[in-house]
Amino acid sequence: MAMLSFERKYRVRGGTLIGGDLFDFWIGPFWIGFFGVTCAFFTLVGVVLIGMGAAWQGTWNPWLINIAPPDLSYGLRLAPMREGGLWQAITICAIGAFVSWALRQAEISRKLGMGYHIPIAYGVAVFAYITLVVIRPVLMGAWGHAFPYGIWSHLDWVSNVGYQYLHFHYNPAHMIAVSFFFTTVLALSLHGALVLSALNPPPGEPVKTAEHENTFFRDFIGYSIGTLGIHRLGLFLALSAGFWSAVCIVISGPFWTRGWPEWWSWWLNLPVWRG
Ligand code: UQ2
Repeated sequence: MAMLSFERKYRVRGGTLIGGDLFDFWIGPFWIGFFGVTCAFFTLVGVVLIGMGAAWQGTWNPWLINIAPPDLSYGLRLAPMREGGLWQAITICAIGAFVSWALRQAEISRKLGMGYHIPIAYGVAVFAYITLVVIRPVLMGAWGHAFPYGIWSHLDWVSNVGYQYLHFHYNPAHMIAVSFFFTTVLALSLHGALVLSALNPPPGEPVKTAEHENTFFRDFIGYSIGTLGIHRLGLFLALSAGFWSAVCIVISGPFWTRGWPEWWSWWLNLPVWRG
């Protein structure tokens, strides 16, 4: 693995959050760290448990493997392993691995003297997952409200929960989340296309710079957000998409139990329509 010129300066001890120098070393290109060890542990145990679930279910078809949460009747208690306990154990492993991964990102950021943008961004995705499998089930009083682990089965869950609220696209937070997802895609397509167009001039010509990128958008729409700005905008759009996704599902059940179309009756009931 090639060593970049600055790595000799930055591949140094320190920056750890826990354990001091204990796991502060590299294997090949990979830094280990305390949370590298805990992440590997939770991942390994979790994957073995998923394999156990597949064996119990009697399929190795990756599309059809399904590990379901406990029945609603178990409430927020621990369930027997074959009755959803396996799902609970896998959830603990998943959260353990995800949180370890975020803290590993934080430690590496500290080592390099960078900001915490990466662990915070990743943390929003983890927050959305934890909203689905912990926060909402706890608010509703049963682990059975969480989604099953399976490629096909989790899609069925999304469809069923959507229809439970009649028409999920009438959920205002869902509208905001979808708008952020679409705008994220628009921004990334603009950015990716702009960078590639600047870096791939006709044969024989030198690559173009940020000045050309700015000038393209100024000529085209009279405004350029800039090379740093587009990344700030992209981060904001992507994190907002994840955040409002978590909001739209956590209010479905704990806050609103009827169909989402009915929520809009506040509009029809505005005093301004009276008379
Ligand atoms: C830009 C710029 C970039 C870019 C892009 C723009 C030089 C390399 C894509 C243009 C982006 C604009 C005008 C914002 C669009 C707004 C939304 C909500 C999609 O100016 O600077 O840097 O990649």
